[in-house]
This record gives sequence, C-alpha cells and structure tokens, in this order.
Amino acid sequence: MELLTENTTNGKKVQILLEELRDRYGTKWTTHLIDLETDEQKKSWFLRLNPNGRIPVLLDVTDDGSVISIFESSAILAYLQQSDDMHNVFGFGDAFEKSQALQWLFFWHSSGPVHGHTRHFVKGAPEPTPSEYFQKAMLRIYGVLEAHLSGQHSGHPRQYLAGRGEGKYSIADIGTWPHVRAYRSLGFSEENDMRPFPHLLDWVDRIAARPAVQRGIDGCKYDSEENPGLHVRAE
Ligand SMILES: N[C@@H](CCC(=O)N[C@@H](CS)C(=O)NCC(=O)O)C(=O)O
Repeated sequence: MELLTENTTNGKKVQILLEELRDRYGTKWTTHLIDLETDEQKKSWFLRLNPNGRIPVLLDVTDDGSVISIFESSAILAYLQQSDDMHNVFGFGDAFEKSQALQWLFFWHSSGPVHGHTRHFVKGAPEPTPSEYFQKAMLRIYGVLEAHLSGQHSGHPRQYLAGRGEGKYSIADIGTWPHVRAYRSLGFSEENDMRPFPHLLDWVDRIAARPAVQRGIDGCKYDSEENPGLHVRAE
C-alpha cells in the first residue's frame, strides 16, 4: 500500500491507523508526500486518483493485481479496518457496535469541515460575504461530482457515483442526491450557475425518475394504517 499524504489533520488520522496496524499485524506501506504548497494535489495525475484534489489518498493492490485508489480520510479508515484488521482490534464484529463506530466516524467527518470554515472567517475571509464563500465552495463541490460523472480525469464517464465501469445505483447516490437536487434553495439557477454541470444535472434527473425515490421524497406516511411505522416515545 502507498499513502499519498501530508502532515495535516486528515493525513494524520490515516497515518495513525497504519501505525496501529503495523504494531498489531506488521502491516507494511510506503508514504509519498504531496507538496500542498505547490498544489501537487491539483495536478491531473492526482485528480485521476481523487477528483476532489485533496490528500490523503491510499493506493492498494487488489487480488487480481489492479491498483485501486481510496480517498476521504474516513473511507480510508473504514477500508483499512475491513481489509487489514482481521481480528477487529480497531473495529467491531457486532453489527450495532460497528454501526456505532460508523456513526461517530460520520459525525466527525461531517463536523470536521466546520473547523476549517471557522478558521477561514476567524482569519478574516477575503470574500465580502459568507454566502459568497459558501456558494463558491458549493460550486467547487458540484464541479468534483461533474468531473467524476463526466470522466473528465479518468476518461470513463459514469451513470452513478460508485461501482466499477459506469457505476451502480447505490447508497452513495442516495446519500448525495437529496442535497444536490436542492441547488435552487442555495440561490443557484439551472440556466446560469448549473450550466457547467450537465452530467450532474442528468444524474439528478436519472435518480429522480426512480419510483422509490419519488415515494421517498413524498413525505412520511408513518401514521397510515398499512404502515404504522416505529414509534419511540419518551414516557
Ligand atoms: N474530506 C476530506 C478532506 C481532505 C482535505 O481537506 N485535505 C486537505 C489537507 S488536510 C487538502 O488536501 N488540502 C489541499 C486543498 O484543498 O487543495 C478527507 O477527509 O479526506
């Protein structure tokens, strides 16, 4: 395995698990330092591995000898725990405990960026208003999804976010779609702001066309007689 990284908060968490795995199992890996100051992470060779253009990225070799890349520090932690921690020393076998570990990992994965945003404003943001800063950040994120779906860096267009080839509809799409489809609520228009993202808009429509998705956004029907739902009440 090779870790493409830098000595930053997100790099450190992966480095720590790799060190733990080395102590416990003798896991071996090499490290390739990415020079963030010269934007090495925005070069095309790196964007092919991670269209988000950020470290850390883990490279691993599968059983059939092909090299795979994994990005997002929390996804790398989950991958390493599953692939290299066969005795669940740093994870859990029990489904509930496993889910608990993921809950807290996801909690911090979604909360961590607030740290970065806070620092941006505490240090005196160059953008005149916070909405300008966040709209710029959102358009960059749409650009990452567009590049991924269009195959801009990989040369392979795809229909869905995860899976080999053109991808397969999965929880990755389900977890992303409700936010992306709501771009108008962020002040973006299809005609202007979203014009650079045609593959992303096609993806929004493709998923919207699924009957289960339509039912899923059609309000909750917990109290109907056919579907009494699960009620948890504080007595
Ligand atoms: N959500 C990503 C965040 C990765 C990230 O923000 N990496 C920073 C260093 S800690 C980076 O590469 N910054 C350079 C850039 O944004 O161009 C993860 O958890 O891996």
